[in-house]
Amino acid sequence: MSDYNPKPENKFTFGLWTVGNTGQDPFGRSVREAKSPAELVRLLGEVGAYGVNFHDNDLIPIDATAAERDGILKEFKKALADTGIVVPMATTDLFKEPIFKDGAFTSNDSKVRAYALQKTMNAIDLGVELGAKIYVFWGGREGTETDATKNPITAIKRSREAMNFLCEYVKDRKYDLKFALEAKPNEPRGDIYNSTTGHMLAFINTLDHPEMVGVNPEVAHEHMAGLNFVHGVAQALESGKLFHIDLNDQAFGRYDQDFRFGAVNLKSAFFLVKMLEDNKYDSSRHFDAHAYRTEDYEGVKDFARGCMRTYLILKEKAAKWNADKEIQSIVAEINADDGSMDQYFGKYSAEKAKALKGQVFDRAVIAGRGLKYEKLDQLTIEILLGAR
Ligand code: GCO
Ligand code: MN
Ligand code: MN
Repeated sequence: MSDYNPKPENKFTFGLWTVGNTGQDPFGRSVREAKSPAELVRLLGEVGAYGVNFHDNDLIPIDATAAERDGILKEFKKALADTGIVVPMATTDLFKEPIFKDGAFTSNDSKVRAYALQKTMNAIDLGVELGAKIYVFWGGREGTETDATKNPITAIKRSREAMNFLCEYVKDRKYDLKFALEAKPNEPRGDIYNSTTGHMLAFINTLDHPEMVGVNPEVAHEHMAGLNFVHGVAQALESGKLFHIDLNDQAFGRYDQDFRFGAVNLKSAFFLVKMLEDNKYDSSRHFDAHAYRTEDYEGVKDFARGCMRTYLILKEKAAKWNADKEIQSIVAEINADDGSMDQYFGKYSAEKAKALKGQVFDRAVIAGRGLKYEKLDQLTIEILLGAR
């Protein structure tokens, strides 16, 4: 059994906004005092994280003077150097300020759209200065409460225009930076555009530089929509677009919970970790979650350690599943193929189609075969419960 201690190669990262979350919610004030970015880096060093990510204004307050900015950056860089923590990803806050009340890149107001581009270019410069290689776009305010207000087709065109402009900016500045688009179906808007990872993947193919753009799927966001997260991530992986991932947990039908990774649906977390590991995913494993509001900073550390520990335990369980003889013999059996249909697959030809039309299938015999999925699923559960 492993010690479940996080290692740099696990690429476990947290946002300043995650471990720095003070527990404020729509019904109550903060329950933890705010810590500075440098203090949060030291906390992450203590729990063994690999990296820290931030929104521009998590690090530099929006109205900071040049001198304040320099002071914060100096302290932050010192904390990074002291702890060995790196900055793999950065992003823009395009949702907190009142100017973004009706969106940023999709706002009807051209001044808001232009300001959003300006703010993002500055934030990209900041992220790159600190070493970020991935830049996340989460359009929290890019949506509506009523479709009377904005034309959704125009919104798609405006989003595309913004992405194309910013890709050119990155190329112009010769930055080594890729974009990762993060979908969410709702909250804080009634409905958010490009609401799932699948929507984002289709949107990316319409951009001028699709090779620069991938996705940043988040467990909670697909679970909020009642979707199977593993399937969404599979689509991203299969198309070479999984540039980043936000790990947390969330029950369907609830508010945006942002729970510790694996806190709600262990089985889905297991198949996710197994898929990431089996496919040698090697970008950040970012925990976009926060500690329960009941916790002090010791509890925040428990939360952060818990995210990483659960991931590593599930990774070990995945290796067990892959090495389990009984499981693997069922997997082999259900995928067994006598080759008799090979002639019909692969590239289409008129001859193949004709031959296939002439093939006789005994539907009753084919359908009569039991698939042993009950057994396979129970064996999976037993691995998860530690009974195997
Ligand atoms: C949310 C989102 C954000 C983004 C973050 C990075 O539900 O609030 O998940 O936490 O991930 O803004 O872009
Ligand atoms: Mn989220
Ligand atoms: Mn997120």
